[in-house]
Amino acid sequence: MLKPDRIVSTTCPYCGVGCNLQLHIQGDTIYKVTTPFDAPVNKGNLCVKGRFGYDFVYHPRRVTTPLIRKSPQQPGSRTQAFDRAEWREVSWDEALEYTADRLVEIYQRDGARAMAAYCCAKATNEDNYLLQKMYRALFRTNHIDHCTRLCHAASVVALQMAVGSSAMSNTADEVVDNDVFILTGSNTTENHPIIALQMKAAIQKHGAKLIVADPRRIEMVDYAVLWLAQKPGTDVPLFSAMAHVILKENRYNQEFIDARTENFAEFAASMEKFTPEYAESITGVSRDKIIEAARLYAGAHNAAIYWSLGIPEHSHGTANALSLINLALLTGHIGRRGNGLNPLRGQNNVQGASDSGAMPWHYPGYQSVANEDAAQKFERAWNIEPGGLNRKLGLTTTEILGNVQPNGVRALYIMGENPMMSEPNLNHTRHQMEQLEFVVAQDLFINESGAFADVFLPAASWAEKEGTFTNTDRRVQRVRQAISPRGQARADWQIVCDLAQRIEKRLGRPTARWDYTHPAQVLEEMGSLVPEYAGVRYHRIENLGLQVPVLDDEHPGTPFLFAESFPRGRGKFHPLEYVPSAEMPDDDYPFILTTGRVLEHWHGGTLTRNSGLNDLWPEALIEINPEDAARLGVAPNGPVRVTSRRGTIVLRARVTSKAVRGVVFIPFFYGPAAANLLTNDVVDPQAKIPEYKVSAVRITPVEESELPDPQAFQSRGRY
Ligand SMILES: Nc1nc2c(c(=O)[nH]1)N[C@H]1C(S)=C(S)[C@@H](COP(=O)(O)OP(=O)(O)OC[C@H]3O[C@@H](n4cnc5c(=O)[nH]c(N)nc54)[C@H](O)[C@@H]3O)O[C@H]1N2
Ligand SMILES: Nc1nc2c(c(=O)[nH]1)N[C@H]1C(S)=C(S)[C@@H](COP(=O)(O)OP(=O)(O)OC[C@H]3O[C@@H](n4cnc5c(=O)[nH]c(N)nc54)[C@H](O)[C@@H]3O)O[C@H]1N2
Ligand code: SF4
Ligand SMILES: [Mo]
Repeated sequence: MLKPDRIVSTTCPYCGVGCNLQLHIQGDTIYKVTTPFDAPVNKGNLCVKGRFGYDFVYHPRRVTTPLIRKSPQQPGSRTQAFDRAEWREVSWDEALEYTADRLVEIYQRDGARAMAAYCCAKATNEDNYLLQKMYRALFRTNHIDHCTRLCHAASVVALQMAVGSSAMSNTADEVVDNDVFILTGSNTTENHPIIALQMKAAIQKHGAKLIVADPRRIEMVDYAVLWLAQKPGTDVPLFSAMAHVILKENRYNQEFIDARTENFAEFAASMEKFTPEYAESITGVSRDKIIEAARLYAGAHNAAIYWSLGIPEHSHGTANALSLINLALLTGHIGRRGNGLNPLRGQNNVQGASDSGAMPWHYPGYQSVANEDAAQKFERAWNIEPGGLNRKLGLTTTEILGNVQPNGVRALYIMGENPMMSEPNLNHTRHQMEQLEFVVAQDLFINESGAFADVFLPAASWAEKEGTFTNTDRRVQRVRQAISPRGQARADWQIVCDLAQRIEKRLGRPTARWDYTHPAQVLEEMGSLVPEYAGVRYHRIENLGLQVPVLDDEHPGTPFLFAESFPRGRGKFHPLEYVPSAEMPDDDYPFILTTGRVLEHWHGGTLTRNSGLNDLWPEALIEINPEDAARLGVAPNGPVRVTSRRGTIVLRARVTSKAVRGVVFIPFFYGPAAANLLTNDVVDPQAKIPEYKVSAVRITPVEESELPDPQAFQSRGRY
């Protein structure tokens, strides 16, 4: 057995659960990960990614020197370069001088509208705070967003509309206090595995009753008293019919409604039409199950709702989330321990990146860029002349690429995202990427998007830097440097500060502070501007994290929200209508495709396909119901072609009753058969989130020879 030279305590870089990791180091190498039984989030448990998935740090494909593209790229004919021979290794000085020159040249020619940045929910709060500060303070643009737009954007918008705060209202392990809980649109055992363990404990040790509403027969169905298998895209009628039953049977909480909500009458009137019979005809869920679910939820003493992407990722995602919020307001299942509304956030630091201002409509702490007081506050803090900051709402992730055109966005800075795998309708995304005039990629690997870049800035991984992540239940936790950065890689916050000073010099505009020596100083600056983070300081989170809001140095943090009131005052009911998904199955495209994840892989696969985890799932499979497979002549593991109105891919079939008839599932980690070539880029009008969960496809069995080379990148056009 190896003996560690040292053990470094840090936070998992994968999902929003935020498990504690103890990295065992010998020399400068991580060789093992453990976790203590008293870790407050994960209590001795880890999933396969946290336990074994750290080896991407050492992968030979990792890029650890700054690179500049050898052949100059032009808008309209920009190409991808995956091969190192297409790049020139350069010094940091050359890479940053070149980047500053090109960015400033474009800014001085075209102004703020040409400049856009993608922040990174894998990077720290400090990294994200600084990138948004650089773009706002120096380029005077709000075109700053990150993957939250592709993720829970509709949950955030709906929660802001209804209660005025968008984070999870409970601590994840409060689930053991639930008598009843609803889980919908969350494949929890694969995507929030440690929260799934807590849910199983709530059921098996504490007698909680689980209602699962999910179109796939996910593992949690085995633990449920009721499984509502709605057709994808029909959540508004499903949950509104539950509200209808609660209203009709007088099971609502009048006292709570009177004391803490508004707009009840208008809402109640709009629920009239959602009879269980009507809902059954749209959702396919029997009226009896809907009535039973309504009675269980309304009748519980403590009940909470947990959801993930099956709710927001629709062209009516905001309405979906509102249909859940309406239920909590109607029954008063909110504002107490074990009662609440819980969007399970995905990336390790998506909550934190959002809190840090990596958003087009908000400064750090959700302070509107259009609010004069907020703008003046940030002008004073960042040493900017009055009126200098841009008051116009910026473009979202999806709009940034949509606006790549001569009078629109010209330069894109991508810090740790991969739109060429994660955006919908990749053939369109590719076209837009090709039109850019200048692209910066700051990442660990040249991913499908970085391959479009002019300059590549090698970032240090989470194990090589200091900082903080904020997990799904709002817990700000430490990330600690365990090993030295590989090669010349540098922490994101250091790269941004170095670059910002070079840009500032060119613009001749002295602004904000960029000379930090440690990220603790960055968090302190953020805390002075964001009341919820005012009391979060490094010395206070040495051992345990703190749950924001933490209002001052003495404040103990906030395990659950809304005990006294909602941030917007009263909770607001919203009347709802059923709007079908944008694309419904028809004779040409008879199947509904829904997309998502598997336990062993991460999103577009940049980290996990460069890890030993890849051996567990070396290629993506399409899940198809046995009856559908038999009808189409698809053999188990047989190759099929899947085609939508936007693209086509070939992959093997997994014939399984996890898939219900008529609905197929493809995970999106696999470049050679990228699911997002098929998906629909229609968005929810309020939240701008794409409809990843419903598109119509056709499936045909094909020959083995049509399968793509597993080593190919989708981006090389082998589809
Ligand atoms: N292993 C792993 N874990 C991850 C990630 C990863 O890439 N890999 N990513 C992280 C991120 S960023 C996120 S946001 C989370 C996402 O976590 P999840 O949302 O659990 O992830 P998905 O795989 O997209 O699963 C969506 C679920 O919604 C269901 N669904 C599909 N259509 C509908 C519908 O119309 N209505 C309802 N109610 N449900 C529907 C699907 O059957 C599925 O169970 O996972 C995080 N955790
Ligand atoms: N079809 C379909 N598409 C989807 C979804 C879906 O359900 N279905 N879900 C959507 C959702 S919820 C999300 S969150 C998005 C995710 O979309 P993305 O954020 O684009 O996906 P990731 O693969 O997580 O990209 C993270 C990148 O950050 C890099 N990285 C890791 N750590 C660091 C670091 O410390 N610094 C820097 N600079 N880089 C780092 C990784 O190498 C990787 O290239 O995908 C969306 N796309
Ligand atoms: S559950 Fe999430 S945070 Fe915990 S080990 Fe797995 S990936 Fe990491
Ligand atoms: Mo996400």
